[in-house]
Formats: sequence, C-alpha cells, structure tokens
Amino acid sequence: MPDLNGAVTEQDQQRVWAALDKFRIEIPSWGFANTGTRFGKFSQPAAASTIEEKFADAAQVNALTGVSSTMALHVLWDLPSGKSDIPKIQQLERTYGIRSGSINPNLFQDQEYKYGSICNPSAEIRGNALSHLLDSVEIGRALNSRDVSMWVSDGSNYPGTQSIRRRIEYMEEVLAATHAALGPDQRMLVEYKPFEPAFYHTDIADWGMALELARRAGPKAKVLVDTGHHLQGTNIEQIVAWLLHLNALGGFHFNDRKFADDDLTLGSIDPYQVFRIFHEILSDTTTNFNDIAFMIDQSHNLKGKVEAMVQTVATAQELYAKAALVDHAKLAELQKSCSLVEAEETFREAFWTDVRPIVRAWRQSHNLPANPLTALAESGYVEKISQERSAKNAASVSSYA
Ligand code: LRH
Ligand code: MN
Ligand code: MN
Repeated sequence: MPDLNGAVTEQDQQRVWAALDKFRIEIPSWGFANTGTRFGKFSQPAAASTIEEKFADAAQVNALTGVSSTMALHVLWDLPSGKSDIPKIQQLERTYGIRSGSINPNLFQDQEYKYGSICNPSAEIRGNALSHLLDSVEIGRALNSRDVSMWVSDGSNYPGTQSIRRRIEYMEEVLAATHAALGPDQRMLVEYKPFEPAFYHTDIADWGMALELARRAGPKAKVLVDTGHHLQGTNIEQIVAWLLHLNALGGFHFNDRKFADDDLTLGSIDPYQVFRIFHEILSDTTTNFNDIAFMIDQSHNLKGKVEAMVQTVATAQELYAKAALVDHAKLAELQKSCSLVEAEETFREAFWTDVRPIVRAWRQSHNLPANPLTALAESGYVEKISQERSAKNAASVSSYA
C-alpha cells in the first residue's frame, strides 16, 4: 500500500507489474466502424469500412498497447457470407498478427426477427436463429476462438402481446441445442440487457435470467456482464461478486454510460465503478483469472476511433493497476473489526494513488511506448488512414459494419 504521503513502495510496484503481466483486453471490430445513434451518423475519414481495415486498426492498437491481440468479431458485419468467410479471416489474422476473439452471432438485424429470434413464436424463425448460432459455433471453432458471445435482443413493446413464459421455454430449447454443439474448448456467454430495442419486456433482462438460462444450457455457458446494461443505481460490482461466487462469470463488455447503454469510453463517467469491479475480481481467490474474458464494447460516435480504443485500453490498465494496489490482508482485518472509515480509506487510498508512472514503467520494460496515445499521435497512423479511406467513406455512412 502507498504510505501516508501517497508514495508507492518497491513492493507495490512489483505487485502492480505482476498484475499487469496477466491482464489482456479484447477490442471490438465494430469500435473502428462509423456509428451513430438512431437519429443519425457522422462519418469519420479514418473509420474502417472493411474487415481488413478493422484488422489493420486492431494491429495498430496492439502495437502501441501490447495487451490487445484479439479482436471480437460480429458475424453478420465481419463475416457477411458466414462460414465461407473463415479463410479470409484466417488470412487477415496471419497478415496482421491479430487473432479472432469472441464470436458474436447477430440475432437482431434480419427483418424476420421483428418479433424475436430465439423467442419468436414461429418455430421456423427460431430454427433459423438456431442455425445462425450453430454456424457461429462452427466459425468460433475454426478460428480457435474460445467464446461465442450471445446477446439476445428479443422482447416486446406492449403488455399482453407476447407470452413471457412460453418465450422462456423457446429460449431454453435453443440455448441447450447451441450448448450441445460447443467444442471441448468453447464456451457460450449469455449477455443481458434491461431494455432497448424492446421497451416493455426483454427476454434476457438481467443477470438472474442470464444466470439461470446459462445454468440450464450447460456447464460451458457463463454470464457476460456489459457494464452499460443495467438500470440506474444497480450495484454492478455486487453482481460481479455473486457471479464469481457461483463460478458463473464469463466476462465483460466494458464501456461507460451516463444514462442508458451509451457505449461511452471506459471510465469516462465513473472510473471508481470500474475500480470497484476490478477489486472484486482481484480479491477473489477461487476463480481462474483466465476464465474471465475482458472485452471492450464501445461505439465511438464522435471520438476518433483508434484514439478512443487506445485511450480505453490504457484506462483499463490504469484502473486495474489501482485495484491491484489494495492491501487485501489489511482490508480484511478492518472489515472484520468493522472499522468503517479506516476500511474505506484503505480502499480509497488505492483508488486515489496515481499509478500512471508505474504503468508507464511497465510498458517501457516491455518495449512498448510509455504513453500509447502520444505515440499514436506521433506515428501519423490516423492521418495516413484518413487520407487513404476518406474518399471511400464519404460515399458510405452505413451501419456498424
Ligand atoms: C447490445 C450490445 C451487444 C452487441 C453489441 C454491438 O447493446 O452490447 O453486445 O453485440 O452491443
Ligand atoms: Mn455488449
Ligand atoms: Mn450494449
């Protein structure tokens, strides 16, 4: 722990370095593409509009940070021809030295999903959704990716218009069939979200529903916590503590928010919350750290996309490093004796400590730039891709893809 003047000891530095050595964070392909809101999209000259450009951007982020060598793929956006796009992805992996990360099936864009995908009252449409999920499992296996990360947008907009209970049964059936297809090293992550696009009921609205569905699907199914998918005031770190306790935490989609699922950059609104989440993870002694997939899920509508990604990776490292400073033995004593102020101050001391010099030194010890954002600016990469891509991008301001 830092001393009373906030000075960091040699021991602290070693603890933070050891923690940083094992921390990796996955970047989302869609964070490099032009995005916006339902009201409009503002195009950026540097935005990636092809899967090759997304791989190139991911490689740039990883070259500067050294901790983000996998990129999450969204099947419909990144493999629009499905399984036949696998060789192309493999080629890009070789070219750019970036591996495919989690595979995200898309159950929300096809017109036939208007009334739901795996919860649709039509058996035929549920069957189509299942076959997309099975394709996604196969894609994941071919790309040596561990996680198929499922977000089910299904729900309804008006009371009485759908049978909530029947839809639970539909979901259970499809999730069990998807789980049965998983290879020995594959997992299925079940993501929850309280609302949007559905505004009355969402079929997987919270962690309780996700947990129970995951349990019923089988042992390779775990819960995915997207930090933006909670109602205001929800204690997210408590959910994380419970999932750790139940050995059911599969991973995170990190982002920040002020109001709803805003997909702002991590720690931009509430860095203390991210610190508290990392504290729960670092104080857990039962979970294998590598079983937790740390992933970013952000939409960079206004910020430069490569810049936002580098900024987020660096922020994640800094908040994680702060959590690694917490003196667990001391905190446990203070909690036991209910020394409230001392316990809270021990916790806050770690949060308020400026860990940036330690993180910079760690980067340098790994031959990485001390400040990846400055290095990005100096590299001229964004100017280069802006020039190369601008003519093309002006012509196409499309969806996430
Ligand atoms: C849904 C979500 C989900 C999708 C991503 C693009 O809001 O968080 O993870 O796959 O956004
Ligand atoms: Mn998400
Ligand atoms: Mn989301």
